[in-house]
Amino acid sequence: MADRDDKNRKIVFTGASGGIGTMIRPLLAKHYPGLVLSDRAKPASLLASETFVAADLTKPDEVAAAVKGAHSVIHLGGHSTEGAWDAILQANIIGCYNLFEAARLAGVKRVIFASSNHAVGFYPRKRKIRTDVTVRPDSRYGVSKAFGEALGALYADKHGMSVTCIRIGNVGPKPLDVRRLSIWISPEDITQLIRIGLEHPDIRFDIVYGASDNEASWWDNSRARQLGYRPTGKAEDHRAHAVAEQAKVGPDPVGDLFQGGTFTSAEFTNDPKRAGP
Ligand code: 15L
Repeated sequence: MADRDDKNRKIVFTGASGGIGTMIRPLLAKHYPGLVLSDRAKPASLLASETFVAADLTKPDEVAAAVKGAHSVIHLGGHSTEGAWDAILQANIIGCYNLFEAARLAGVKRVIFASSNHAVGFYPRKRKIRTDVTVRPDSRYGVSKAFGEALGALYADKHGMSVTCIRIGNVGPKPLDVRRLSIWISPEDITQLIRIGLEHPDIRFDIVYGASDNEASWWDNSRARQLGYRPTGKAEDHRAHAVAEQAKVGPDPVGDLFQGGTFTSAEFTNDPKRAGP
């Protein structure tokens, strides 16, 4: 595997100062010393092996400077939740385009794109879905993630870039509530998926679900398994915690029906029977 053997390849990690970035940087650093971190603001502290380059995704020149000479990019940067249209447009639509285009111009071989479960959030919880279902975004944020996946497919097909989209559930030390029992992923497991995206020789364009080995999963993650993913986290081990946290919030008559939860019920004006596939 040429990629795995090339220890000197430069890997740029956008969104490195964000929540997920902060959790997984030390895990990635064990495998990829010399990681180049990027974000608008510098992380509070850097490991000895890490370097940092500031870049605003909405500024093509800054993005170009950040990815210059890179072999691979882990793209977690952008707006990480629902927001006003302009915030989503700038960070996740224009920003994502700037990233892929700068990567192409710089000759980047691999991009790992942080997609989200919210690209398919309007699928009902009672349905198990594969990665090839039609997107059913639950928010402007979800639409931006579907856009990023489509952009990844374009750069893979048209320019031969290896692109892995991870439809991330919710990353953290434990599932935050009952919904997250179905979509939780541990920091170790998402690191494993990113490593597959950085190294697997067969990836042209792939979508995988960013979920641990969750008994209550709504997702068929067989493609990830085929690529060698062996998650170690199990949401059920934390059920008591998730149920206790759930008891602190009231029911959500719309959100409780759909995989995207509160992202589906926010601003909802439809009849729930007419929503989702
Ligand atoms: C996401 O995509 C968000 O980035 C994160 O903040 C959570 O809301 C997560 O989805 C989730 O669905 O729990």
